[in-house]
Amino acid sequence: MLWLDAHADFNTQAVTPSGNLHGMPVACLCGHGPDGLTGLAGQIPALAPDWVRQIGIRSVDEGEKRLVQQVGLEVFDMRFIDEHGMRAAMAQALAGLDPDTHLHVSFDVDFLDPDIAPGVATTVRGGPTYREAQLCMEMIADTGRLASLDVMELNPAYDLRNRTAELAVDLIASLFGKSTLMRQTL
Ligand SMILES: [Mn+2]
Repeated sequence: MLWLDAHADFNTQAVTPSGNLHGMPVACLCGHGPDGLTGLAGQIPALAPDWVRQIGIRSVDEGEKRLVQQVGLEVFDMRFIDEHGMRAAMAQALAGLDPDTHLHVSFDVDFLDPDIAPGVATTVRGGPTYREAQLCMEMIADTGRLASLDVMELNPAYDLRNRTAELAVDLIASLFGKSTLMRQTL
């Protein structure tokens, strides 16, 4: 599972400062949280933490940080992307996919920089640019392993003339393999 988000969403009811359930889904998937949520998949954990890669993270709460560290979640945060570039981050995040891999992408629109994507409730400065986001989506498409997608947090009430929604559609088209040129994939 590739988790594209400004937030790690790895809070639990024990450490959350806000009480927001929408800050807890990755922790629940990895088996941390109330039984009613961690058991939804019929097995706990639903996902082993080493099946998860997070991209674009730049807002993590204190207790959440410790938990992320404890389970050894692989996080390509904005510091990593600044230092090594989106290409290196995605190459590393996508390494080791085999023909049997079901790749799920969770695309929280607040992953994107709020300058280009203002239509979300929880904006965090310093996210990927338009080009970085396109490259991210294209590199996922190139793997040929994308099997499912969820899109989160887009909120028309905060959007400006629908630009965030249109951007999301544009990026999802790239994720589904739309490209500028015919390209040989190796
Ligand atoms: Mn988020």
